[in-house]
Amino acid sequence: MAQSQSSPRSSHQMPDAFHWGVATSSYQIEGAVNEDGRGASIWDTYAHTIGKIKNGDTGDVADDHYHRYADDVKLMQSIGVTAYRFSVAWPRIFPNGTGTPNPQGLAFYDRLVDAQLSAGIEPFATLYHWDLPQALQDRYGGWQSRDTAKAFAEYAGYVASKLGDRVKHFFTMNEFYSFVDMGYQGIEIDVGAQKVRVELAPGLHVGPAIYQVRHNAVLAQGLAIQAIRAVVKAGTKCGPADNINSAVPVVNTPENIAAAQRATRELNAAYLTVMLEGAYTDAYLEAAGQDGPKVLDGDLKVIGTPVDFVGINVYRPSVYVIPSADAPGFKAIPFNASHPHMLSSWHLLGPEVMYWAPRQVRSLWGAKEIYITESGCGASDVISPDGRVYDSDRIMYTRNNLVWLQRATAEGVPVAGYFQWSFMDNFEWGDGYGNRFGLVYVDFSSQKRIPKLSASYFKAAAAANAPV
Ligand code: GBH
Repeated sequence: MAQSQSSPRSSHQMPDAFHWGVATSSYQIEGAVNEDGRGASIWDTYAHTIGKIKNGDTGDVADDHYHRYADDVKLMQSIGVTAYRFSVAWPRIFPNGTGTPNPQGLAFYDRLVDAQLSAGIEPFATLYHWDLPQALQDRYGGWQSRDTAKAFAEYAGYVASKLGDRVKHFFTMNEFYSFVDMGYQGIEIDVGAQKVRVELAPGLHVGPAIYQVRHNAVLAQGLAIQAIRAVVKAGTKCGPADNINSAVPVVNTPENIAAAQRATRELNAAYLTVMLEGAYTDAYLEAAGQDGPKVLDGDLKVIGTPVDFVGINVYRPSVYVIPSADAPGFKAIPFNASHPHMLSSWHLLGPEVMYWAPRQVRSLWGAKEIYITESGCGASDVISPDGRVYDSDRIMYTRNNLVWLQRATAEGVPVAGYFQWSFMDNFEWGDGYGNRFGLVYVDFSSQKRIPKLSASYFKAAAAANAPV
């Protein structure tokens, strides 16, 4: 980049060919839930269940992106985006989960990919961002069954065979913990003095069977990687996009750094660790006891199928840790009551996680290519009298993250791209439309898009290939 050579910030740049991306997911933006042969997903069912979503919101219309995708892609281009991570809605491709594919569903993603390519935007496709075909929930109990894992691999292979001539990066599944633990068990989070239960579709409470659901999900990812590889040309890459639990050393000495690394390995035992090591950790199996997953011959080999890259969603430090003489060799310290957070109460601030998370992915598992598949924050965005949206907190959050991410790349951690969550405000799951994460503001009554000040920030950073 010519501009960078004279820039005083040139030593703070991201590596060459770094992808400056934005991310979205199908159910959160597409709408058009009954069009062109789309089948129902568990999110249609869940969102239409009274009391599940704030204000009774649903994704029926969402951002109407299904009809507005061409303008949305142009808007991305205008804010300097060079890569777009979107997700494919499984029930558009296989309305019944399995069986005969629906050509009209695939045609939408054909158009979407072509629009990106003509705008000079590199497409990154996620195959599963939580919208499981309802038919598979009904037939198999969703991820409670290995049959869903097999169905996922068939679907993944089919999509890769159709889009793989143009899409060079496929993410299998987004955030295992979210769709498994929050979907099949629900979790409790601290909100001030009290705990609040949060869950995602299908909103089940399976008890100790959760270990098996987790196992089926990582099995699905391994089977999918194999299915994708079987149909794509050389050079097409695939891997997961997981919400890593990164333990951050609170004091940066070698002992603290080692303790944090041990903690990160254990905190991801159910997902990243087993996928990247092909084995459950001893501590995980011990904790599970009799409830542990039923592991069939060959499962761990499938689960450990090598991936081309590791995608990680990084929003906050999972915990801060210090060393401990007792097994497992680390101690998680509580967040001080005054620890600052972004708008969402779960969203504790700690931008240094953007350095530690990818560094740990490399040091623990030897990853050769890493993507930050999501990072971003909700904010109290409003249109000010001059018609603009001044999201100063989102810019502060993003800049600090990018500064720490650049430090990682400068030390040789192979991060090849960053995707802001999200391109535009959208259906924020249980929070409905009330929690805005976009670089672009959306007026959901008129579908008008207004780039926020953070979109200008993103554009400037992408142009400089550096945090600005
Ligand atoms: C992402 O998950 C999703 O991939 C995306 O679809 C969503 O719109 C976006 O975040 C914004 O929420 O265990 O205390 O962290 C973000 C990570 C993980 C955040 C689970 C909420 C639950 C509370 N999410 N977490 S906590």
